[in-house]
Amino acid sequence: MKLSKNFASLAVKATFVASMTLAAAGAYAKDWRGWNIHVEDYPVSHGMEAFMAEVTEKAGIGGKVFHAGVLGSQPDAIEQVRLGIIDFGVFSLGPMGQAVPATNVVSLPFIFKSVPQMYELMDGAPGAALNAALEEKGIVALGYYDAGARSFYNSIKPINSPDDVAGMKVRVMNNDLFVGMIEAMGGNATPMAFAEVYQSIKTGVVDGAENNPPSYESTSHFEVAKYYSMSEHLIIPECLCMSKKTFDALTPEQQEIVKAAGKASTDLQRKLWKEREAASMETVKAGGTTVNTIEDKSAFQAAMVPVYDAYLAANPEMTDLVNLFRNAE
Ligand code: BDP
Repeated sequence: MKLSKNFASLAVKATFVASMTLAAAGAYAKDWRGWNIHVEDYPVSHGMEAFMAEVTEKAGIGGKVFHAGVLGSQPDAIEQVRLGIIDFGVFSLGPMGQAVPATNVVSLPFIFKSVPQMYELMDGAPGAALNAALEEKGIVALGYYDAGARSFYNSIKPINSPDDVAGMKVRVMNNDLFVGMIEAMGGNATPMAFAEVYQSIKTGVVDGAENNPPSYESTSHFEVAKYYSMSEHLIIPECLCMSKKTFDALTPEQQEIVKAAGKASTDLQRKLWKEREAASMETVKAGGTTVNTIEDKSAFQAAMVPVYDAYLAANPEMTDLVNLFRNAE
C-alpha cells in the first residue's frame, strides 16, 4: 500500500516535471478544435484544412476541423471561441454582430460597393478597426474569407424589385439588422439556423431565404426554391477567427506561424471561392433554377435607407465606423 502510494506520487511528479520541460521548450500539448458550419467540400472548409495543416507542420500543433456544424450552432460556437473552448472557426460577420456589435457595420445592406472593394477595406484600416473590436471580445482575426454577395431565392416567383419581397416569408441569419432589412421591403423575416432552412422551405414554413450561390447550391436549397434573383444586397466577409485564449498561450514564434498560415489560407480560400461560385451557378441552373439578374438595384438601395437610419439612431456611437466604410471609394 505504502509502496504503491509512493509510486503514484513519483509518477505524478514525473509527469509534472515532463510537462514543465515541454512548456519550457515551447512545446504545446493541446489539440485544437476548429468549428465550421459548411460541408467538407466547400471553399471555407478547404481553407480551414489548409490552415490547420500548416500550423501542424510548422508549429507542431495538432488539431482537427469539425465540419457541417457538428460542434454546434454559429452563435454558440462564437461564444465558445471567445471562451477558448473551441480554438478557431470561420464565422460570418452577420451572426458575429450579436457578440461584437462593431462588426454589424458590414451587415448593413449595400455597405460595400463590390467584392473587390470588400477585400480592399477588410485588408486595410477599416478591417483593422473591426479586428480591434473582435480582439476586445477575445477573438483574434487572422484573415477575411470571401463569401461573395447574398441574393434572394424563393419557391414562388422571381424578385425584381423590393415590392416582390412584400408579403413573403423570408429566412434570415440571426441578427436584428436582417429582420429590419426584410421588413423594410414589407416582407416577414424569420431568423433561423442554417441547418433548418431546407426543411422550412420545403414545408412552406418560409417561402425563401437569401444566400450566396455556393451556399444555395451546397445546401440543396435550390431543389426547393427554384427562383434565384441576383439582388446582391449583402456582401458579408467571413472571419478566420482564433480564440485569443488559445493564441495568447503560444510562443511568439508559434504566433507568427499561425498568422502566416491564416494569411495563406485566406489567399487560398479567396481563389477557391471564385471557382466554386461559377461552378455553383452552373449546378443550380442545370438543376432547374431560374436565375434573374437585376441590372438596376437602386430601388433596393432606396428601400434600405430606413434600415441605416434606424440603425444609426439606435447606435449613434457607430456613426464614424459606418461612414468609414460607406464613404470609401
Ligand atoms: C453562409 C455562411 C454561413 C452562414 C450561412 C447562413 O457562410 O456562415 O451561417 O450563410 O445563411 O453563406 O446561415
